[in-house]
Amino acid sequence: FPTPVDLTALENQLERCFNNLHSEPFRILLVDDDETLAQRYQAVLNSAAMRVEIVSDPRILLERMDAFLPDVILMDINMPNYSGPELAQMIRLNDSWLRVPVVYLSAETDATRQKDALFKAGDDFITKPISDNALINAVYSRAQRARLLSQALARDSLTGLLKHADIKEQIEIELERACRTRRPVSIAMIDIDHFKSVNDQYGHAVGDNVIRALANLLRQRLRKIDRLGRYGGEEFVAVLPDCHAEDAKRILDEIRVAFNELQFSASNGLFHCSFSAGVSACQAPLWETSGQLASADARLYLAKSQGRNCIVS
Ligand code: GH3
Ligand code: MG
Ligand code: MG
Ligand code: MG
Repeated sequence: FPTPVDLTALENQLERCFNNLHSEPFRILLVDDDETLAQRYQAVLNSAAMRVEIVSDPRILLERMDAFLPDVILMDINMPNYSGPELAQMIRLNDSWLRVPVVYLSAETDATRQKDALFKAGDDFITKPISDNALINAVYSRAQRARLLSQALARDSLTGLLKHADIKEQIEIELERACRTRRPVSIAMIDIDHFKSVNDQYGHAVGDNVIRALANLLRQRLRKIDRLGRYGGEEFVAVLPDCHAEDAKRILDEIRVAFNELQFSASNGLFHCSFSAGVSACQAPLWETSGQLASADARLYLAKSQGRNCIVS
């Protein structure tokens, strides 16, 4: 039977997701040969807290894209020397820009020519003239969706958590911040116990369910400011800012109990799983940020040797 939706957990997840989404203003690249008009649109979008860069010479378009990293490209159709659809095709040749929508912003109302432009390349059409509010809404919503998509693509596909390199970067960032503000920060290294035998006994697909379940549990139980990544196959790293070792240990222990209570089902039986974790913290009076991850890892190893299904800090 489907399990009922936990609305609070869902809201927390959405809030976390949308907070990150809006932490930086949306970046809009506006390609138009008419600089006066482009500047007017720029002012309108600026008024809704979007950053706008104008490219009036298409020859420098790709260079600008690399520097500006737009969320959305607004493309004029008729420009001297170049056409919008040709530029859109050029953009589409580049894999790293696949996630960025190319939206025509054009006075072209002829349905056939709109169709030709869209079928050549490009994703969407906004017709001019357009009211300020309608322009803001049309661009903001597309930028929001594009950034959501690109963030999702950047995450680990099985769990939706940060990938190895990104969680490592977050560790650096949080340790630096903690050192500056003299606040504690805890790092937890989490590893599912005897996971190889889960795969062997119940199959790889069921193993994947276990990994996803632990990811969801961690995501639900940790705070919004905590950073969470899939460090490797069945290994996770959590960074808990403003959290002393004993608090981190207590939280992790609650999660450990909850995880151990989950029942998994496979075609050949029901089973339970456990994880072990090592927690290391830097906090006053001893400020030592280097080797934090290594020491969490060493404590994880200790937890394993102490019989697993436990947290060592
Ligand atoms: P320990 O309690 O000491 O951690 O034992 P373990 O069996 O969990 O440790 P080990 O590191 O030997 O095995 C981890 C296994 O996880 C091996 C690998 O096949 C499996 N694994 C890694 N990534 C994935 C994945 O994405 N999905 C599944 N189903 N299994 C994975
Ligand atoms: Mg024009
Ligand atoms: Mg492991
Ligand atoms: Mg393991």
